Amino acid sequence: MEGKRPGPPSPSDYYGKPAATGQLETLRESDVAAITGYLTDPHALNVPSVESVFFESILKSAHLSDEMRQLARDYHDNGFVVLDNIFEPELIDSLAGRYEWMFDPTTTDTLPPHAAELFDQDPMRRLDAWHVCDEVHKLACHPRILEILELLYGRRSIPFQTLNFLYGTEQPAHSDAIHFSSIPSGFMCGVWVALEDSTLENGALGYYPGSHKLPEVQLAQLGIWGQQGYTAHGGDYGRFENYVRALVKARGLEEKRLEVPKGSALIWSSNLLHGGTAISRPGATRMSQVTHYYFEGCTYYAPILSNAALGELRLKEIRDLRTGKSVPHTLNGEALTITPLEDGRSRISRKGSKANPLSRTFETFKKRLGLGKS
Ligand SMILES: O=C(O)CCC(=O)C(=O)O
Ligand SMILES: [Fe+2]
Repeated sequence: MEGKRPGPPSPSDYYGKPAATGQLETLRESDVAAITGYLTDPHALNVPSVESVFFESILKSAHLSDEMRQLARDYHDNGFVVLDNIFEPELIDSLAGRYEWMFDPTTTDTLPPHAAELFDQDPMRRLDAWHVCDEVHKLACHPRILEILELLYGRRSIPFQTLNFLYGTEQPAHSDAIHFSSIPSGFMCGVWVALEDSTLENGALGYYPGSHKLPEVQLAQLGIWGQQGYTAHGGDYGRFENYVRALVKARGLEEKRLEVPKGSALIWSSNLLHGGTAISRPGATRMSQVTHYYFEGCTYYAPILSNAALGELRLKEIRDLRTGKSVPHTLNGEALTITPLEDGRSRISRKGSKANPLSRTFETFKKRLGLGKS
């Protein structure tokens, strides 16, 4: 009798079982317990909780309200969440009421020199108006936003920069990770807040759901070597924008537009592609505030001004808006030696500290996320 002839090999013969996607339903309790056990190790994978490959077990064991649980899942899947009813309406109205003052060209004459210099950098937007406007500061440090960010990322959040826009930016699609990155990577996000209704006419924010899951591009891969004469348009930056345009086409990414009433907010992940869509009603304003946040225990740098592949970093000296204090660069809490290079870049090296690199704050988050030993 003829023996059974082997059929054609299936792909799993070559590659093993396909990688599990880790759906919540398929994780067994014992697996979750083993994974959370691993996550109590101070050296366990250091990435934002919501972008972790262990997201499903973190979510399963976390002590979260149903609402927060859904929010974390949406952020994980899409790279953004839209929030309403977060801010007090009076705060939004009061901040919108400061715009006439903020965008009056004579205002800068009345400001302290450091604030005037920031204001004058770009007439289309006011950089770091928090120095001189309480409402900007209040929005950036709003306790509800800080709480949500900390639960999503698993570290204390650091509001470090504000931008106030009178008009839509019509900015081509980009990820903010090219401007602000961290070591470990991913610990950065933006919060956009509508100070008046955002519509298809006044240049709504455009964004590409799920694009945060694409690999974070290394600028050396695009032949961008952080040249001195960097400008936000053309040159090296144009090369990055061309890459994004091609990427959007290659992946068939679909742009969504943020049509929301005033007071709504969008939180987006550092690698989510976004930009400003066209203003179709000439002269229409779109008052909005963007706050950028880092997270505790990282090294903070600007990739577009760095040669990251060569270890030459343009470090960002950041100040935590909530305390007014500057934030040291660390590697998961471990102190660093910073050696300045020419041209404003630096090389960092470890001091070889034996101390537990995780601060008490991280321990608190782990407990809150059900990962502590308590
Ligand atoms: O508000 C916009 O249109 C885009 C703003 C933006 O990309 C940013 O602040 O990161
Ligand atoms: Fe951006």
